[in-house]
Amino acid sequence: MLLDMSMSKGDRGILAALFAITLLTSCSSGHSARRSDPICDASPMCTAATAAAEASAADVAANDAYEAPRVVTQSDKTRAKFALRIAGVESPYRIMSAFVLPGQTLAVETADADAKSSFAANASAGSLARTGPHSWHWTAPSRPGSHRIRVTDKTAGESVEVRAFVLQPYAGEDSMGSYRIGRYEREPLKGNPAYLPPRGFVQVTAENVDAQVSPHFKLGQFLCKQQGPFPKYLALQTALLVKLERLLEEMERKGIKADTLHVMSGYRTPHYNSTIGNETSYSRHAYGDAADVFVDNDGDGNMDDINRDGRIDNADAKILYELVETVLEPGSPSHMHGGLAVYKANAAHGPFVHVDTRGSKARW
Ligand SMILES: [Ca+2]
Ligand SMILES: [Ca+2]
Ligand SMILES: [Zn+2]
Repeated sequence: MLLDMSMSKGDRGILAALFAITLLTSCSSGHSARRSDPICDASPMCTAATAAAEASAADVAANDAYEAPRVVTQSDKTRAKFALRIAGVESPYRIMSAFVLPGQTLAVETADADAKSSFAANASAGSLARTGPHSWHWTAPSRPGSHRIRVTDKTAGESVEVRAFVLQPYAGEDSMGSYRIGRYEREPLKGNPAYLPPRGFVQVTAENVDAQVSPHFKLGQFLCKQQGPFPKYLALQTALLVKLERLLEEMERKGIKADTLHVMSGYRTPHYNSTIGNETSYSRHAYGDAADVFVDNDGDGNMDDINRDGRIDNADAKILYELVETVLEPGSPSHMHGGLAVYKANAAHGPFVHVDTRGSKARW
């Protein structure tokens, strides 16, 4: 709903909570509950109710007479009161992942933090050096694995966790152990460094396959569909996780609730990509910043009827497409930009959207 963004700022909590209660009540009584009305935000009734709610909430807040119970929205649970910039990628979430080579240094700093707050950070391994009041350099251990970096706003008493995956280095081999990778294109597409082969992969095992990589996604959701025993390997990028989390927030604002998205295809090895008929390895899926997704709350492996018109078709995928467009506010950093496309249902799959963070806009 409209106030998720303002609530996440944390400084207008009570006002926003009052606003939320009134807004929810208005939408529910006005024309049924949020779930059954995906376009609640756009309706004139709700807009009028919003204005009225805002005015009455302001009055109550000014009188300081009543403290409303706080409405917990998904964004409250997933967003922290401060954002982190992790290797240049800004994440407002309580948990986010970073991917680094052994011994590589990762820059972590707070973004949009309250200037009066004082911060502390610690890491479960590797070495952490403070580079400023709001910034740190974490140097990864020399061996692959996963570790936790925790940044705490001591003033607000709130922490954000970075899951730091130390990658298994990759130098173009056809396989990692028994796991077939295949061959990356030697020359990046049009000289664009986003198409250089990955320099390392996350090793995925039975132990970490269900590890949370962001509030609504687990590591294993991004694994290639290629068969084979553990360990498996994948490439994944922080910006993709941030973009998918933003999509879930935009969905919630439109009344489409979901605990996660079904990732039909995340990472694809060049080997797998060729077996499904793709002639080049320049697919963004091979670089870990693409996902083919749909909403599947009923768990049947197909897109849900999210616009509730009784059909599952392109129109449902188009809703996700439009919401991904709204994720990119003017001035969004280039690493949030990327490809976006609706794919029609065919014999093999239902409708879905492809989302990637290649760094420049692409539509097809
Ligand atoms: Ca479904
Ligand atoms: Ca539909
Ligand atoms: Zn795709």
